[in-house]
Order: sequence, then C-alpha cells, then structure tokens
Amino acid sequence: MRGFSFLFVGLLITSFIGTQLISRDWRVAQIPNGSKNACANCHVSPAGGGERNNFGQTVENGFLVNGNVMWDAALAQLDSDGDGFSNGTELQDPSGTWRTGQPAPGVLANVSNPGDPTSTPPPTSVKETGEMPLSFSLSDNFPNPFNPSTRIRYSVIEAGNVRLEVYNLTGEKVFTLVEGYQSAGSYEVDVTFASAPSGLYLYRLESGGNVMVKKMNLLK
Ligand SMILES: [Ca+2]
Ligand SMILES: [Ca+2]
Repeated sequence: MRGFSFLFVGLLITSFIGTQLISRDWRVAQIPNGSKNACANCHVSPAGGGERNNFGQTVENGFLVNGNVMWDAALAQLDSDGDGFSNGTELQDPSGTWRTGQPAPGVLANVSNPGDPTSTPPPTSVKETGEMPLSFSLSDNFPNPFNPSTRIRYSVIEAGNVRLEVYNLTGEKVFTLVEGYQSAGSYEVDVTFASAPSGLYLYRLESGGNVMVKKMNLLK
C-alpha cells in the first residue's frame, strides 16, 4: 500500500511537471520570438512559474482568451515594463501583425525582454510605419550627412525574407540592420554609428530578388 502511494504521488508530480512544461512552451509560442527569452518573457523567475513580470501581468489582465495569448496591435503598442520600447518593438513585431505559427519576424538577435526594463533593444531599431507601399523602394537616409544617428526608410511589396546591410567602401559589412521575414509594408530603421569612422558608407536592401543600394555620409 505504501509503495502504491509513493507511485501514485510520483505519477501526480510527473503529470504536473509535464503539464507545466507543455503550457509554458505553448504560451511562449504565442508571442513573436517568444523562444528567445522563454519563460522570462512573462515571469520574474527565468525558470517560469510563480510571480509574473509586468508583461506577464499585462497578458494575464487583458490578453488571454481561453488561456491563449492574444497577440495583437493593442498588446504590441503597450510598453509593459516602462523602458521606452513597446512590447512589439522589443519582440520585433512593432505593429502586432505576427500570428502563431508564422515564421519569426524581425531580427532574433535584437529581441529584448518586454517584461524586464533592464533589457532593451540594441542601438538599431526597426519599426513599421503603417503605410502600404506601391513599389519596392529604399529611401535616402535622413539626415545626411549625419553624426552619429540616421534613419532609413524602405518598402517591400511581398512578404518574405528581407536583408538590409551597411558596408564601408572597402566592402566590409558594418551592420546588419534587418535580416529575416517581414510582411509587405513600409519600415523605418534608426541606426547609430557609435564607433565607426567618418566617411561614405553603402546600404543595401534585398527582398524577393530585388536589390537597391544607396550611399550615406557619416561626418564626425
Ligand atoms: Ca518595454
Ligand atoms: Ca524591456
């Protein structure tokens, strides 16, 4: 009888842990790039469970339907942890258009934690402007010349992989500003050349077989 009780308790614990792991995976898969910070997206403890961080509380208080996270424009626009970057910007989907099961948006390396104010996006940031483009385009950066920050706008007319990179005149890559899946739309990217030397740089946009290259002038 005693052996049976141990077995029973053991089974209960195993089934509890199993359920917890499944539910964590499942919530993590319901926000864009959720796997980057795993349980730390929503919980104070990076291992998950227990107390929720500010983003986890936002979700809990208004963005759960039948236990599923409703990732949308409203949740993307909020800045749950008050670090100056919206939840969508931190998770690389500023407009909240990503849906569960779609390829991860934006640049995984730039994903920061929407529930941790000490975790913020890197000096490069990408946001969708909300305008629907008529053609593939790459704008002149503004301001230009610049020191040390400038903004680039571009439009892609088909969803797919987008790559935007900056090179110096000897052909070395200085920055990867965008790399990954994006939906059709217009985007703007802010970039800060903190330690790069003065001079001309080239920026190159590639999407769906289209390529455009332009020049920018860093004048310190
Ligand atoms: Ca934030
Ligand atoms: Ca944050």
